Amino acid sequence: MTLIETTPIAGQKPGTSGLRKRTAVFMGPHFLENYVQATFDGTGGAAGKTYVVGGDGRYFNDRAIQVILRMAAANGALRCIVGQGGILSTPAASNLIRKTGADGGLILSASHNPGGPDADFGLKFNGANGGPASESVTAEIYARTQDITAYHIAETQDVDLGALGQQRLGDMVVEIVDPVADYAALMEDLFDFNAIAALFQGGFTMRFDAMHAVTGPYATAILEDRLGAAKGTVMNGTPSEDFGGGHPDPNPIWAKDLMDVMYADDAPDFGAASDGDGDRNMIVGRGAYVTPSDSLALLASKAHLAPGYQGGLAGVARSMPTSGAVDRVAEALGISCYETPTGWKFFGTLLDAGKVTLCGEESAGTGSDHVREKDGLWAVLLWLNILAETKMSVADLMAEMWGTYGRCYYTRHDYEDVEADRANAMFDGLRARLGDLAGEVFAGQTVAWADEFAYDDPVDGSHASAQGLRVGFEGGGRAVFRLSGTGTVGATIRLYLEQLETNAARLGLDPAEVLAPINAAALALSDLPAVTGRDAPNVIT
Ligand code: G16
Repeated sequence: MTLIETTPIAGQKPGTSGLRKRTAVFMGPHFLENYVQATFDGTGGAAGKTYVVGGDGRYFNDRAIQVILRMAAANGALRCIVGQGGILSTPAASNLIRKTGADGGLILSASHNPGGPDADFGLKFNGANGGPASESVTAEIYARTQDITAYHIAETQDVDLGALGQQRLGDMVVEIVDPVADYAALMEDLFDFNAIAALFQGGFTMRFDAMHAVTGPYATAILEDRLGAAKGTVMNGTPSEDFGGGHPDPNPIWAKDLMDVMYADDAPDFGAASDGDGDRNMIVGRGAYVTPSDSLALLASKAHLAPGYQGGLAGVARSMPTSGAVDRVAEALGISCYETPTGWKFFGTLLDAGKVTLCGEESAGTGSDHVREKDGLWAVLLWLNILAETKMSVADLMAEMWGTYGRCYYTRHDYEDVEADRANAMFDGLRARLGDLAGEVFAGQTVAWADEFAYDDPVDGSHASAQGLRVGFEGGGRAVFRLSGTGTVGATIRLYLEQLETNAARLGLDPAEVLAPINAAALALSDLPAVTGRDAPNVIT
């Protein structure tokens, strides 16, 4: 065991979901080691503990795992459970932590961000409930990165990550496990696999885009091998270190191949995609893209059709920028709907306390109390279970939902890589004027209310401030401004636009057209183009 002297490295403050940096930064001298030691120290030390370790297979995943294992051993950990080949999807890691009773997990991923030597890498800590560390824990880890003086690391051979079974690393046991088996068993518990298999047998067709990322092996094992979907249902199913050079973010822009297939004349019945680490999902029917906010609402309204949720839902939760579609479903079901800040970690206390069963976010994340992460393949299987039970098409399910609850037209505009000073100036300027906006008219829209979102956790009482600037308009429109917490370069401004429509004659319109007036008002009242120097978003989803 060796004690290596080090000094604090700037820039190790965790963001929305762990620490994400350029890969080259993570590979820099002591960078990973400092952060891992701070993670152990900030969570009560590693001595005697059991951890789950795995990642999405991106470049540097395997080398980083070897470092983490040697450091866990040197810090006195008892046991590390590692996905074979260093692979674990984020939801599968969450499941393993819960199932094995581990003290926590180290998950290596920068999620939907591209991978490779010139792209991004990330590491986050999940606690014993299987969920992302809370704000107070990440604050403690960050504090330890700032006063670190040394780290412990064992000098040993590499662990053979490919060999299933137990190995020893000093006094620590390393157990290499099949990354798919436990997760697939959990899915089989929750869903009616016979009904879904019968659906496929009856000629139902599907395309699942794994985007060269971690869900390839999971989707192939579950959809094709167990449920009998035709070979080739899973596209881009072999994980690669740089996700085939792509951007593994399941949205209509980055999953364009899938969108093209789903909008062609001979489109399959159902399409879906997942992201780098398997926690996000995109749903698209034949010629019918479903926004993540609408997907959450649809799943909440029909979850009882799947065996795992037949008793109904305790409650639901959504992040603040997510549309109000699920609120309307919850109201009709007579259950609570919680509005949390962006970040899956904020759902953890509600799930642990049994207050909610389902939760989701506009950023393509949906999940339930089966794990403590959002879960891409789970969402796809719940959709399949609902399709099998209702025998309806995706488009018809959406039309039925909008007809019942109204339609929340929704879009998100991302202004990426904005100079941080300019982005902050825009937020500071708008924040200062929020109190005076009500009654003002911008581009023809009258402001009804405006505030800065803050959250008091109803379970543990913790407070989160400065979680986004919200402006509501007369007529049911809303604009939200928020700074991304997952980017690695400059600042990303997210502008979330929403308009509720209940007029039955106006439920099938083009979202871009419906939302254009809200966008114009949002740009006028924030002065975004002038302050940031940007006249158009980089990505519209
Ligand atoms: C992470 C969190 C999500 C959150 C998203 C927002 O997603 O896990 O809960 O909604 O970040 O990202 P941003 O702060 O950039 O808007 P992921 O899939 O990147 O882990």
